[in-house]
Amino acid sequence: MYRLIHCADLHLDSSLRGILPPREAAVRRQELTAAFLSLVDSAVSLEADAVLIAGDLFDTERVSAAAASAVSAALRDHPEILFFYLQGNHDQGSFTGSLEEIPDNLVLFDHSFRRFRLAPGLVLTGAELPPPPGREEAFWDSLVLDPSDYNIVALHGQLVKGRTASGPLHIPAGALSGRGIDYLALGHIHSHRAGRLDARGIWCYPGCLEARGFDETGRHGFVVLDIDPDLRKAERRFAESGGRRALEVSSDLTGLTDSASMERAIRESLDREGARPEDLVHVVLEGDLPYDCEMSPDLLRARLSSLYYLVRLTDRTRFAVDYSRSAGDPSLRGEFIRLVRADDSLTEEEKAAVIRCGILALEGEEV
Ligand SMILES: [Mn+2]
Repeated sequence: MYRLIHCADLHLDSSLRGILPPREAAVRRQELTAAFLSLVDSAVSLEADAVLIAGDLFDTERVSAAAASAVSAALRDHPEILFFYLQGNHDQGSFTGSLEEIPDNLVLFDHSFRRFRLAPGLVLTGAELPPPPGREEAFWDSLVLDPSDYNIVALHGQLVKGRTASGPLHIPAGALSGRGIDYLALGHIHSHRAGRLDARGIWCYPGCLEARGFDETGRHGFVVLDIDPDLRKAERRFAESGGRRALEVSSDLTGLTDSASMERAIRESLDREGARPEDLVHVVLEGDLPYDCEMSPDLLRARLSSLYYLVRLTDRTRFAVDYSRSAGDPSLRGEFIRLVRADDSLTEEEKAAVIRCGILALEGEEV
């Protein structure tokens, strides 16, 4: 049995500018490097034979000395594990160029297919995508595999239907089917996905190792592949990384009248989705609220921020007016509501917003 860990899109040293506030970005940057070191720890405890990094290990051309030396030290500390590193579209030359010496157990790829026999009956072949003019049929045809082997093929790009690539990072599935691939180890897509390539093989994106910001929701981690070359079979499982997760949770606040009950509803929604205190949570508030409810997104945001690492709140609630409640109200309030209701130049939503503002002002509340 040969055990291979397949990861991709770690994007170490990502600036995270525009993704997280500056302070959290600086922390998260270190956490991403730490996540790679944890992956190496996992490889050790799982007694993996090899780790395949299918592109975008680093995010930019400029790699920090701290991250580069942490990564290369982790590799050097484990000469018993082979690290196969295929560069993606973000990290061309950035990491390897920063190293004084390539660790002995770091295996690199280039623009033509390189082939490594990992064990009897088990072959890993991979290439970094050459620029589009060099990626015609001849490039794919240069991928020659022995169907009697268990064949892993590593590439970084977007798997697309058909036989030709129209985009610079496209990998045409049609050009790869029927070639004897058992496991197409991909990188580039940041969420974990897998599917069938042809009658024989499957393709798999492990997704990024951990979420960088709010957008990278879902489970993140790496793939563990246990290969039995004699039977030409493999077992695949997804190992979730232990770090922070990003969640987007919508919460329906319809009919609720005060912040306390809204907070309760939001926390129930978050609990249902398994949000943990260390997570990045994006809460989307939805539903129709009574126009005169006591609702403060800032208060809700402050409350949630004390419970979770980082909170983003999107308020999509709308105010609704139950006109029957004020039909016979002779007060200024009732008169105001009837006046706004009769204004044909306003939409129903605008009427509700105007009524809410007006009533809050009448009651001396901050608007
Ligand atoms: Mn990429």
